[in-house]
Amino acid sequence: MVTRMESNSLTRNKNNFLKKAKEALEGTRFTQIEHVLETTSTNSDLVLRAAEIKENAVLVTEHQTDGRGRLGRIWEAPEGENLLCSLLLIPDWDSKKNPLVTSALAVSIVNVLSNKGMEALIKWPNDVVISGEHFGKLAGILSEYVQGTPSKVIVGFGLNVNWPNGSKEGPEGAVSLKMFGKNYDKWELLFEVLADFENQLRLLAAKGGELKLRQNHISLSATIGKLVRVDTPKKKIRGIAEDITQDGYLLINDGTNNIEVSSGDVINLRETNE
Ligand code: BT5
Repeated sequence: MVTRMESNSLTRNKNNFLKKAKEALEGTRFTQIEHVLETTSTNSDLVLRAAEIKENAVLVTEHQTDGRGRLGRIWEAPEGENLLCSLLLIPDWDSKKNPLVTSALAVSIVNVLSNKGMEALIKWPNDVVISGEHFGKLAGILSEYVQGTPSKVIVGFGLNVNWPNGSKEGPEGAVSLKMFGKNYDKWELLFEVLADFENQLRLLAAKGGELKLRQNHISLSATIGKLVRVDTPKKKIRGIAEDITQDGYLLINDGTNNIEVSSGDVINLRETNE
C-alpha cells in the first residue's frame, strides 16, 4: 500500500531540511547537501554522478521510484514517510578498509537509536534491527564502490520512520519507529546519524582504528554468538556466528571448520526454530 502525501507537505519537508542541514552538519565532512523530491534511487544517482562529484556529498529524497537493496532487491518506502539518504564518500582511509564503511554506518544508526532508549542492534552485514519481542528490520544499508582516482564509496540507508504503520503493512519483518510509538523528526535523526558517522569514519581512517570499529560492531551485533544459517550466493552455511573479521566478514563455525563469509543473508535459527 502506498500513501501519497500532498506535494506542498513534501516541499515543506524539503525546506525544513535545507534550513536546518547546513548548521547541523557544520564541522563534519557532510557539508555538500542536496534534497530532491523524487528520484529513482539516491544510491544510483550518486553512482552515476560519481565522476563529476569532487567532495563528500549527501543526497536525500522524499521518494524513490526504484529504491534498491542488495542483489537487485527492492527497498520500499511511500513518499515522504521515511528517511532515504545516500552519501558519496571520498575515502581518507586505506581502500582496504572500504568494506567497513557499512559497519561504521550501522554502528552510528544503532548508537543514535540506543541513545533514544531503543533496543537496536546490527544484523550482519547491513541491517539495523530492533531486538526482543517485536523483532524486526528498521533500517537497511547499501554500500557500493566506484573505481577511479580517488575511488569513491557510495553508502545509502533507508530508515523506517513512519512506515510501516503496523505489522500488516510493508515487507515481512519490517518495523518502523512509529510502530514503537516514537515520533521523531526524520531530519533530526539524520543529523544525529551523520554526526556519529563522522566520528566512526575518523576512527576508520586512524591507524588501527578499524580494530576499535570492529569491536564497536561486535558489541552491537545481533548475530555474533548466535546459531545462524547464512545463505550465500553459492551455498547455505549453518553454525555459530563466532566473529567479524577485520575485513568485515562473518566467521561461522559449522562444528568442523571456521568459514569466512563476505556476503549473504543471516537467518537466526533460534528465532525461527529451524
Ligand atoms: C538493504 O538491502 O537492506 C539495503 C537497503 C538500502 C536502502 C537505501 S534507501 C537510500 C538508498 N537508495 C537506494 O536505492 N538504496 C539505499 P537487503 O539486505 O537486500 O534487503 C532488502 C530486503 O529488505 C527486501 O527484499 C525486503 O524484503 C526488505 N525491505 C524492503 N523495504 C524495506 C523496508 N522499508 N523496511 C524493512 N525491510 C524492507
